[in-house]
Amino acid sequence: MPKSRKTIDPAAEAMLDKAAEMGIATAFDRADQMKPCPIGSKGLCCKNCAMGPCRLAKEGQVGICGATIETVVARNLARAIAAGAAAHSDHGRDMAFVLHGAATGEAPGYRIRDEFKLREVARDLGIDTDGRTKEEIAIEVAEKALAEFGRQSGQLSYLSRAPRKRQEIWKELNIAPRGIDREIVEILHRTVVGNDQDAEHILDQGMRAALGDGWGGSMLATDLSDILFGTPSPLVTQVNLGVLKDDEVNIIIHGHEPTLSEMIVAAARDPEMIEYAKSKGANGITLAGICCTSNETLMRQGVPSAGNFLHQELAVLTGAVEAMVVDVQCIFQGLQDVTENFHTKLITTSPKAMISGAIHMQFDEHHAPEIAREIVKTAVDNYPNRGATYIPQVHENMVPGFSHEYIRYMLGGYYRGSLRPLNDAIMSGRLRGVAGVVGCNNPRVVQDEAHSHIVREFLKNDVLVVQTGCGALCSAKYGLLQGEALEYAGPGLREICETVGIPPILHMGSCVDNSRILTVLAEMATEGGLGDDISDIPGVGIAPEWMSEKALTIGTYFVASGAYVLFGVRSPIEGSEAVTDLIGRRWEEKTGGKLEFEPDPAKIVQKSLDHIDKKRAALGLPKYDASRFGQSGDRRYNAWLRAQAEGAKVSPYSMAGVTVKEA
Ligand code: XCC
Ligand code: SF4
Repeated sequence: MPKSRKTIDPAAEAMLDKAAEMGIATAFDRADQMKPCPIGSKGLCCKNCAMGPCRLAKEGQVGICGATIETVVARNLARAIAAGAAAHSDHGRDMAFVLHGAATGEAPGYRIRDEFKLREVARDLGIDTDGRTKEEIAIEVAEKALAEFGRQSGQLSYLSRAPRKRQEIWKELNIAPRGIDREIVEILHRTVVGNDQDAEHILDQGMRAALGDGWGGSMLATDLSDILFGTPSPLVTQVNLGVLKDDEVNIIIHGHEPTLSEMIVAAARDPEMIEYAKSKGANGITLAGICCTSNETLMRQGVPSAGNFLHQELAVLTGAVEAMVVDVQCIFQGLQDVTENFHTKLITTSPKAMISGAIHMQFDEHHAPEIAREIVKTAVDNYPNRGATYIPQVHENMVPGFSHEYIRYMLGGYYRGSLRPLNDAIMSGRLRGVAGVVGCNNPRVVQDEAHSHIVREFLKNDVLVVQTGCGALCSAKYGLLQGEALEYAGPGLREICETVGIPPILHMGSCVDNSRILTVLAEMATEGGLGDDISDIPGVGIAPEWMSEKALTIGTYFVASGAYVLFGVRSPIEGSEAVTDLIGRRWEEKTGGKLEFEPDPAKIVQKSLDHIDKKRAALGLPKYDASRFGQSGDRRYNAWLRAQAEGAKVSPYSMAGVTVKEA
């Protein structure tokens, strides 16, 4: 059968064949049928008032109000940034409520798991910790966190975590965010008809709101989740549809928030519940995640992942899913139609997200364990209704769990944890640079193709890769989040990874955990040797298959923090050369970072490497030379790699019988 060219994932391929056989439509088919609107896709459609909508399809055209193409394109981008910031930051707010409940005892089932982190966060929020219980501190941390959302003046507390020089740039540009909510509201205000009509001024506010998310709402979401559920450290788990089990109750948790899903993990592991599943004829209960609920639970609990964004409907198509439990964000309404063809129950749980036709079992942190048990029981009760199943036997091992705390620890140990060895490796040229490869799947492009091309090229070129979100799950599916991936790494990168004992790609968490990458960049900049600001670091940020507004927000806060960010797929601002120039050349003048849209993955790689080399040169570092490192001492390992490539399945430590050929 010819490849469909919709995905490079064999599990997805198999499920798409099954969908076609059964006549069930998925997002892949809908993308074929729905051509993107040629005007809207370039940012040229304004529907901000009832004099329009105005479609500015011709050069020089203006709206009824006189708005120019430049203004309309900038307003549309700013509104997308506001929406993305709202989503991630509102998630952070809910974490603060749960932490508060955990500390007061009003949210039974939750507790403070990482007291060390609690104290660290308290310090950064200016809270006194001396002689106080962890509950007392947690209550004040939660209150202070909630106050950050409504702060009317001044600036967010966490901005002080950024390099000093960066903080000054924000102040100078007047984009240091005040309250998280305030900056989002101000974008909506500025973009109503007849208000802010200067593209650069509008998008300055875009940066401000995005920074409020990155260094505010998202960073709080990460920190408070770590306090409540534990700061991640590496563990082994599995990914892809093959993690579902033919003889067990399968429950999928999908969306973004760890609050309910953590309780579902506990309920599904409860021996009584497992006994109950056995009474229904199942051999046990399997829990698997999708999207960022998956990233949250796999990083901390080792819950396997059924896959990334475009796997959601495919998981249901296995016929083996008793319940698809969803919370917020990235949930296809199309799931409802797909589940109707099977026994699968679609269960919505957030007071913020309902789907017509689905069962709604609303989450409430005050009764979380009971609600989670009820949900798991509903799934178990559904097991006898299962019909024929088809689970593709495709899965891979992965090692996620690289919080910035863990990275610091693994590089320097418990007493002298620091990023020094990372900076040194870049300075010596063993590492050419670093890249964050993050973001979604998008059915407008072949699933996972751009992601995996780009990360493999980076590995080959000695670029250390950090990942979050669906991008991380993509690499995991192809076995790249484990030591074996070193076979793709260049000699310098391999040397570093072997010395430290890490895979060449570090999975740092969910999409709100992009804030962990900000923290790493800030620490690299202050550690010394790589300049004194994030914009000096030889690094890039990429979202090869983005689709969500949240991705635009993330990209924007990285740019405003000094990074070069490239997005794949297509440009939502294509309609305006002026705005394209503004977020590229002009933003680079202002922030040292720039945002570009580049659909060709090969060009993304080339531009990234050029940028990394340019930053190396600016720092006066030696020119990257691929042949300089990795030749000493590991002949045995090289021989093993060659044997692997030829199909031999032997461990590098049992190479006695293999002839060591000089490369
Ligand atoms: Fe959603 Fe976070 Fe994108 Fe994946 S990566 S499709 S936003 S789940 Ni955030
Ligand atoms: Fe048209 Fe202006 Fe109204 Fe937009 S705000 S719809 S450009 S009249």
